[in-house]
Amino acid sequence: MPVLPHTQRTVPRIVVIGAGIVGCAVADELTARGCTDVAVVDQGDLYTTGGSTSHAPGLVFQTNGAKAMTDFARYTAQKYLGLRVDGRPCYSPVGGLELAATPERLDELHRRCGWARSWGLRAAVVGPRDCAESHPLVEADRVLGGLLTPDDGLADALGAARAQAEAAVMRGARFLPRHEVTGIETRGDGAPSGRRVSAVLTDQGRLPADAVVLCAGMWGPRVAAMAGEVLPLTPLAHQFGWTGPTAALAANGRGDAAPHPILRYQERDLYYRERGDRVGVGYYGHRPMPVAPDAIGTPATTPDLPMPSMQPFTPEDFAPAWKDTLGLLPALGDTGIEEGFNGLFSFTPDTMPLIGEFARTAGLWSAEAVWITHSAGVARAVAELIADGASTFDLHACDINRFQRHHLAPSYIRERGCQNFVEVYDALHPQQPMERPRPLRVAPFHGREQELGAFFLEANGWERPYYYEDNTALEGAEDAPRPGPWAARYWSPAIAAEARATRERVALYDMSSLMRLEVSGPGAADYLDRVTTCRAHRDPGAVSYCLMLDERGRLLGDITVARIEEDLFQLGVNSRLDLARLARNAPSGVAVRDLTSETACIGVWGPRARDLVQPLADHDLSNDGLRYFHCARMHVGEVPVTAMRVSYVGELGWELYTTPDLGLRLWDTLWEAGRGHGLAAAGRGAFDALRLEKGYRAFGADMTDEHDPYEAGVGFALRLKTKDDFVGRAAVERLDPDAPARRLTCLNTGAPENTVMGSEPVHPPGAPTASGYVTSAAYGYTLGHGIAYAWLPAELAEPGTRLEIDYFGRRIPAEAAAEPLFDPGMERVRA
Ligand code: FAD
Ligand code: THG
Repeated sequence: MPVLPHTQRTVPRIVVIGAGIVGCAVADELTARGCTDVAVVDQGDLYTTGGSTSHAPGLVFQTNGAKAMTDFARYTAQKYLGLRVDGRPCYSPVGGLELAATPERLDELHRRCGWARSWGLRAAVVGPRDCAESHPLVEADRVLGGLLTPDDGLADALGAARAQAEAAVMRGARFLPRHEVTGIETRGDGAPSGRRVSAVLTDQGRLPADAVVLCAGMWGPRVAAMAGEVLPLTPLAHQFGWTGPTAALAANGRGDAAPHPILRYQERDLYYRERGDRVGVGYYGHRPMPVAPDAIGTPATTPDLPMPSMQPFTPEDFAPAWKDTLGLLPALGDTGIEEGFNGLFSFTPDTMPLIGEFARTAGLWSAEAVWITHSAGVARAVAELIADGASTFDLHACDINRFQRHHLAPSYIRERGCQNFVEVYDALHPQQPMERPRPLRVAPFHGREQELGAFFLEANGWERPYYYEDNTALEGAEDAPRPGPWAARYWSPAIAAEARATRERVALYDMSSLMRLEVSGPGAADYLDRVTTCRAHRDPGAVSYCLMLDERGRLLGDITVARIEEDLFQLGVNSRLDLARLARNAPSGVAVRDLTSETACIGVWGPRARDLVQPLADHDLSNDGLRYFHCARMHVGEVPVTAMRVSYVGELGWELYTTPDLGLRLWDTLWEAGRGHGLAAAGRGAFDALRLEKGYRAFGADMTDEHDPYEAGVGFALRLKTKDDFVGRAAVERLDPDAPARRLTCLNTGAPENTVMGSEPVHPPGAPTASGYVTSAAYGYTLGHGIAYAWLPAELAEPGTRLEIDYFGRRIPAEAAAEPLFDPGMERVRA
């Protein structure tokens, strides 16, 4: 969203709070985009301000499970390579080497190698000898292998901060050291809460502002609170120390030379860098040491500390680190830690940074919880959002507005921050749920699910059944095709039985976690007609599957829009971001509300769904009575429901919505009546497998705001012929529907043990580098083979094309297939 409406567009006045590496990078990226009226304020001195940047050792490991994080890192490394201070580049690509001393970690390195290649980095898993040859401290007999990433390296954090600040100053930016921000002033004309920033107050005076960017690092929560906002991060201490000289690195000399790769020893929560003949050792293995954001001082209030972000070293916490270090790198036996400290930086509830404009305070932006590694990339994303209204990075998982209400509780922020510190180097399974705090949100029929032996995973705080242990007694479980060891971590044969029950009989699905919104008021239809691709003016009872696009024609989400009454719509959406966006842009007279907690929802799907529900309902459920993609209000037994005839699993049936007080009764009514129809409860494991058989995309996984509707295979939902203007229309009209350069492609992966998990690289047989990557995967129990969806260049997307997927160092054969694989004629859903 541009900062000013076009009519007033001069250069917006922007105040950046914080002159750490993020604030300096934001100033550079903003001024480079023509936003030259920028003031950067910092309570400390330039550029050793006292923040985390002032002491950061600057290791840049780019590999990350999240593509956006690797994209940020790659941009940062490349940018800093081109920056110079005092004649020296701000980045040295010495390479990265992640070491494995156990078979489990070696597996994990293969997985990480896959991520690196999927996102376009050079990476290879190498043997012990290669590890030892690439670093003088590493001995071949202590490791099983390593992940070598030649473009990783060391950033000069303070140098990069200064170089970017100086570039910004050349374009007109001002840097104001020793200005402590004491308040953020807001005025009452922003939508929808009526707030927009107007100025930043400092101990040196007031700075008027059209936009304010929070780059205050771990002080961020305190500064955000000045505008009445919650910034969910927890500052935690992290131990770092420098050794004395070691003979093994004598060849480096006494200076700052660091010619060898940076090292990680994740099994023991350790990392290393050189500085001349000394080594810097970082440690995440100690107890979490959170600090309340309010308890962190400023340079003025912490005269006893070297800087506010450096707390005294606690050697007892570091003792295991040194022991493990000598176990891996025995050459360091001739030295020890000479100077150590407990340095503070930010951890968020889900490990991702906090980026974007606060939904309730127009003009207040966040660039928070950002490592050196991602600093320039994040800064560019924020500057693009402010200057252009959209970013070239996929930001959906980093958006400041992504959190559910319970996520913003101080106890949640602190507990998750601490846990993410503990797990920072752990080999986490993609499905591994958080352990605490749980349970948070439970469906009204949660007890019934427990009685059936539900195994719950967590989604948006909801306890969501993944499968039901009791279903291992059902048909299809005994000879269930079993995935390989990693994919089977949360697998049960019950999943196969539940998929079968859905395709052959009928199943109940807990749809609590599907986020739903209410959009109401006299202008609701016009509004939805403009911001989505649906035809909102159809008769009440109509439901459409449609898209939300940005002005560039990129996907912001695929949603369902049901017209319940003339001025009342119910939307099925993907995340809090949809709520934030729809609420923010709503014209007066249109109300947007989150209905999720006020409704309970059960999906009843399968060929016998009508036989089950019709006798209970006071509404005609035949094809004439309630057609596919239509909804109606009715009773099921005593329970008033809105029945919506849609099915993400691709079977006959309905989503049944009622109020939470009657949710249990609805479950019991259906369960009782289902006895004669072979009804089963089914979980998310079956759900995911069935939706991939049907080719239904999941926004956020299969497609994001990097993609346009045609390449994602959802161009059919644009309705260009039957609709007037809508956001993004002009941009999609410029695209050729039949010739996208890349496509979301359906792959057949064959045998069950070859079922992959997602994020793996895909390439033509024998090719050394990846052409694309997997987005979602599952075993198709109905089809009898594995399924993976992958982004691939169009020429590799042709059905029949032979491909390979890298999976834990194995090459899995896969073949592009015409989709949808299941029920292309839509006979099931229209039955
Ligand atoms: P900061 O550098 O903390 O800057 C925030 C600025 O805001 C400060 O200058 C502060 O003075 C200013 N400010 C705050 N409140 C106010 C106010 N009210 N008024 C005015 N000014 C204010 N990352 C890596 O990528 N690689 C590493 O190897 C690495 N190692 C690390 C090792 C340690 C020991 C630690 C602690 C962190 C490490 N990090 C590393 C993380 C990295 O240092 C931080 O994530 C990064 O420096 C954050 O930058 P920033 O600009 O957001 O915050
Ligand atoms: N139910 C409801 N809303 C939702 C979802 C849901 N919103 C978010 C998410 N899931 C949206 N995703 C889809 C994906 C596909 C379909 C429905 C929701 C679907 N597609 C038909 C198809 O492609 O064949 C559409 C046919 C048509 O347009 O007529 O059913 O699960 N309430």
